[in-house]
Amino acid sequence: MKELLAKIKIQALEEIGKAQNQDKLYQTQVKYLGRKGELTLIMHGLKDLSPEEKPAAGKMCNEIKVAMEAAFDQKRDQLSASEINSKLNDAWIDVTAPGTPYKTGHIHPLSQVQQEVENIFSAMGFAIMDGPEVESEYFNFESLNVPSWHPARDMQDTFFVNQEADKKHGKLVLRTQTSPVQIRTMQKYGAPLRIIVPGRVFRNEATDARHEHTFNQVEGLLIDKDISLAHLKGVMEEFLTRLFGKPTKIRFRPGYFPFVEPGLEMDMSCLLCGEKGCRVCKHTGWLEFMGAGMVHPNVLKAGGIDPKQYQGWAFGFGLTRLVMMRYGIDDIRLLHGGNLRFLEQF
Ligand code: FA5
Repeated sequence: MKELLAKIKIQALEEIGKAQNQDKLYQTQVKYLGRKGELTLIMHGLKDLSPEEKPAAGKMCNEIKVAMEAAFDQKRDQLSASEINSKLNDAWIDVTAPGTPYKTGHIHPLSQVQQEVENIFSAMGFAIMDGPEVESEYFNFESLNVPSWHPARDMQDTFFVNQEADKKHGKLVLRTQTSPVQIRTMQKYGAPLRIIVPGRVFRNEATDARHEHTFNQVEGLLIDKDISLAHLKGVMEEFLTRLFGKPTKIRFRPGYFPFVEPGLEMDMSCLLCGEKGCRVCKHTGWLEFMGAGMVHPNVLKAGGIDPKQYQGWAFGFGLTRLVMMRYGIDDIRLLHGGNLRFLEQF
């Protein structure tokens, strides 16, 4: 019995040592310690031994069982550690490889230039104002000295919303210009005033390289005592010179807008050719820039300001066209086209 047990022990420990994986190890465990395992069967047979043999054989069986179990545990831990290692080796990571860069967005060129415009005017003491894009006919036209019968209503093709604003203010429209914010601000804050209004406007127009149905304007309004067009000239020359980073000249021509009197168009010197004449300025040395003029007394009255005490000027330019000039973009439709290959250049 003693030799048999010693032999089983040596054999079992050898097989445990040789097991290559958990499956083999499990099979070896079943072979010796399972319900019908070799050691288990011997232990079941102990009851048939003589009383003299029984204690020593029982003790030896227990010692061998404990030794085998310890060997199984140790081998199991060893195998699982090496399995983890080999898995890690298969999933090898090169920590020195360059990472995949995240795509971050950036500010749209229209917003970039709008921020610059706001900064320059803020530095000159102008407040930045905002107003509704869905406007009433009253604020978009009537209060700006354009009654419903006035032919000037046809100057801006309007998108109408099929709903009344209220009895007093007429139908709702998508605002065709940022000028209604002039009236809203006068009514709210009174005189004196110094504001600019950057914002989106809408016109029912066929689109081409220079026209969009949705574009951005910047309105300007200055109301105070003893204000003249000389102030407008000074402010605009300073603004354009700061924006383009080189001395820029302006000139006035007569123009017509019902909400200003006198009305004028303002041109800026062509920065591409330095006034020598090129294709962009149609060989004149000047570029059309904006409409402007002295605020009409009827507009001041609609804003609740006494035209005998205060006067001022207003202007409105296309921010979209300014962006095109700034970056040499020759088709306005690219700006809202959503083409990332185009936008990522700015
Ligand atoms: C006006 O909208 C007046 N409210 C400007 C004004 C304000 C005059 C205050 C006097 C006092 P006008 O319709 O010309 O004016 O438009 C102003 C600018 O918007 C134009 O010079 C042009 O740069 C731009 N613009 C007009 N229509 C379009 C269009 N369809 N697409 C892109 N830009 C446009």
